[in-house]
Amino acid sequence: GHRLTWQAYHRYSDIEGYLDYLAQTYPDLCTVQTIGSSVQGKAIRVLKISNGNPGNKAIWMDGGIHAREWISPATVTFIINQFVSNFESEPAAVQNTDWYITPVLNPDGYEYSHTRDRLWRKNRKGGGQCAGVDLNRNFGYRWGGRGASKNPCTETYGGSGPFSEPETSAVRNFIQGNSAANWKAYISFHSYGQYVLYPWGYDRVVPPDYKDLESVGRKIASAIRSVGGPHYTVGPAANTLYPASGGSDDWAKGMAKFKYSYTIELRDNGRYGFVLPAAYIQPTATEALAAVRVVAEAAAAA
Ligand code: 0X9
Ligand code: ZN
Repeated sequence: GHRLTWQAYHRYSDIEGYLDYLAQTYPDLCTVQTIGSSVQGKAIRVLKISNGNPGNKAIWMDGGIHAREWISPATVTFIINQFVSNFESEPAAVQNTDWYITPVLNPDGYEYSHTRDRLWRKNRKGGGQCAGVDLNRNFGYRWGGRGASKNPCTETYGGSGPFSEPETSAVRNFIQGNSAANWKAYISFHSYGQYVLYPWGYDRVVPPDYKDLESVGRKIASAIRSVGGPHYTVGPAANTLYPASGGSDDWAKGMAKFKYSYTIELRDNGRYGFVLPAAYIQPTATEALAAVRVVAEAAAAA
């Protein structure tokens, strides 16, 4: 294992090597596990960061659901690095959380976006012209509704059924199988557009406790501003962006019963879009770190 820089985007094997390095270097704080395999057989890895306190709440965080959104894995690894290498300086809510973090949920797509097609979005199920399932249409809450396609040749193909893909079913199996964890918050990092989105995404409706989600969402956006970040728009996903069913956020809230569930669309606002220069990793990840600390605070109180 080895360290990473946050001055360049890294390949999947380097990110895996970094997780192994952390588990070796900080064995009292970090453990790595493989929760499944991608379509092409790559290991899907989760890093657990925990001080072992029995009263801890649990937070799930993922990146790289969409292959081309490279700022997402870079941000997630930056947050990991901050938590682990500066653990004692983190707020109590961060220290007293069991963190389960997968930086790249779609490793096949991520590698494909490095080697073949920079703007690839989906996983690599199948082949030819119509390869790939949109993993953020494949989660099993209101699967197959608005904003998801039945046509494999489209960018928003939801797959043959809910959780048809090994990448999404690995998340479901891990979370549902880990009932000892006191799950409170689920955060998915995507790009781009600078949004803090909460359920529902499947349609223009909101959950009964949407006021709690909105109020923590606003705290996230203001924490981002106070570390010098840009404006992030807060709101329910379908109303704020567009209706899209089968997202990880909706499943987390609707079926896995996480109180707080957010999709954070990182920078930028469209100037570079998915092809955000690496010089923006550090500022973007710094504001995302502020966001995650707010969620930890909310989870601690939930
Ligand atoms: O469309 C998506 O999956 C997300 N936007 S992206 O540009 N990163 O592809 C937004 C997902 C919001 N959540 C739901 N619709 N459930
Ligand atoms: Zn995305």
